[in-house]
Amino acid sequence: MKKLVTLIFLLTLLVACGGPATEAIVMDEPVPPGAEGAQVVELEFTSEKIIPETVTIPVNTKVLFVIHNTDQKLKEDHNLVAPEIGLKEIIVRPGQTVRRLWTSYGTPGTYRVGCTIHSWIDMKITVK
Ligand SMILES: [Cu+2]
Repeated sequence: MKKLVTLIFLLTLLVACGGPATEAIVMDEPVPPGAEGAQVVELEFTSEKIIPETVTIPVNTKVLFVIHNTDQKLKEDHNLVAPEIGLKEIIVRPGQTVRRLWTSYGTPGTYRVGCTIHSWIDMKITVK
């Protein structure tokens, strides 16, 4: 009986979470295809900030973000989001390093790039 209850509980959990994850989390993502010639921008999430605080990128430039989550205090996911410059959410799990491509575009200016999970954690990207 106890096993059945456990089984039902696990099945409920599975359904509630939308089934098994389709993608396993890669803790140290490889360089994605198409990264040749990209400007490498290395960022680090801590529990207080993103290092470095500012990065300057020419407009229409392919960028390879290498983002580390070294936060030892909160030990939570962080994300990098900047809708104004077409940077869709990049989630970085605790201890994870992600490598993602993005091409800068739009109006030159300085934009806030931040974590939507922790409002105090951000940086600025200047597109020029
Ligand atoms: Cu965060």
